[in-house]
Amino acid sequence: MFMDLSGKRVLVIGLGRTGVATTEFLLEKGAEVMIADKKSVSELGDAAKVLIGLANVELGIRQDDTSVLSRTDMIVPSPGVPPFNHLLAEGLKMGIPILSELELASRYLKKPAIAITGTNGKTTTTSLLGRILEHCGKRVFVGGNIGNPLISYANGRQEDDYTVIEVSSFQLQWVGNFHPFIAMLLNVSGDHLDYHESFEEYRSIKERIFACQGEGDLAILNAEDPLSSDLSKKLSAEHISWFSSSSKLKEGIFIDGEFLRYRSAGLEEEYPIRAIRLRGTHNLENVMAAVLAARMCGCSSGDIIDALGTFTGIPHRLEFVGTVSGVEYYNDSKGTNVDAVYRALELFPGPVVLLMGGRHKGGDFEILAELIRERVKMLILFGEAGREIKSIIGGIAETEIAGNLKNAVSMASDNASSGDIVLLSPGCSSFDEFKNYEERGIVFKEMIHQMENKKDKGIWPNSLH
Ligand code: UMA
Repeated sequence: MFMDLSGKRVLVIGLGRTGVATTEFLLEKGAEVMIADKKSVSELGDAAKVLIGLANVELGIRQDDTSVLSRTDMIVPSPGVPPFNHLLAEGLKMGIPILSELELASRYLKKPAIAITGTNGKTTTTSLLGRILEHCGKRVFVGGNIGNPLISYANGRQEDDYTVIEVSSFQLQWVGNFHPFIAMLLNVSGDHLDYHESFEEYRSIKERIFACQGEGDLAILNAEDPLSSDLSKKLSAEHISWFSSSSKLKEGIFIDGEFLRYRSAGLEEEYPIRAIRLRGTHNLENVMAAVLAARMCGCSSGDIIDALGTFTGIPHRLEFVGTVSGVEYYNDSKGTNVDAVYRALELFPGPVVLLMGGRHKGGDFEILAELIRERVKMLILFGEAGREIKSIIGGIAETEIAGNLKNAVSMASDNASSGDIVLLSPGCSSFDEFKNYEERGIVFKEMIHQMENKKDKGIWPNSLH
């Protein structure tokens, strides 16, 4: 459903990765673009520099000045711009159409879209599904919240067979016609509660991924999600497929001893778990969801099993970094919510030195209490949320406040002994100290590699400080 954007005055809020790509797209379609970012034009650096002086671009619109709205035909907010952003909220009140970049891009997609959402596991599942489809000889674009905005792809030649899109609740906030032919909701737990009004709102926004499905479409649901049975009754997709980590399903895919067992209309297939190179039950859930989607796209079980054997995970997600003096270091910087920390801790029986902190997004740290008691030797808290986390779960294991990530790593290396695991699984966003979780993970890995090098040169252990 293309839109005539020629001559339209579009207000883009936020000039990060999405804002830049959206602006390029809109200019290409002949729109006039007005850009409002809470940062000044000089703070925006290169993102703004390339736009200065371009015809049809107006930079430097303030987010506390709503006068721009009287000349705005449409608003495209970046995902990180919350609905209570003044300009956005006023625009909504005035009835100006608001479209997320996902919605706008999807109107220009020429190939079938597969959309993946969930609180955790969506990047792994998106990457894995991309890998499987490619292995089965399909041409695939993998994008969205994973890092490359869909709108850049929609602006190009679109020569692939499928578009596999990781979708966040932020991107689903402003959709209306987004219609993936396969959509999946992996799981839902408390996250982004500093952005959405409540858990219920967060969940209902995630469910929008299914809203426009119909004949011929497939919805993939997690049978262990307590609300998925009710959700399934509301869905309009022609097919619903289930995956389960703990129930034996008559139809769908589930864990059955050494295998993932797939059942569909009398057909039965086995996927050996030993062929899968990802750890943890939560990852088997991601694999099962990807298998259901891949079967719908016509991949054979043999090709899928081969592809599974080639996939070892994604950076910053339970990523093994190295061993220093018998201590293993793991980078789970992508673990930005409490449930992710829970899943990470489940994998390590202990003793674990756990590094948590950053900017708190809401979420119930108390769910970690039992695992911390069982497995954590020392809890090191850093960043803006350090003291708050300490007040909730601080007394359970020995707890230290480290200020920033660098101090936290120094403290961990001082206190860990051979055989321990040092795990960075922050349970918070990175924005108090870093540009994003990737930068945080890179800094963490660099520090570990420095320790490895210094140890090789015989100047360890007192040299990190
Ligand atoms: N800004 C404002 N006003 C505000 C908030 C932000 O002007 O009220 C400005 C900032 O000053 C900045 C720009 O908006 O200049 C940043 O926009 P953004 O936060 O939407 O970030 P992008 O660079 O556009 O990246 C976004 C996603 N970021 C978020 O959702 C926070 C990226 O997901 C995504 O990869 C990218 O689009 C491409 O699709 C990251 C993420 O953390 C990985 N996602 C969350 C998650 O996975 O949990 C949802």
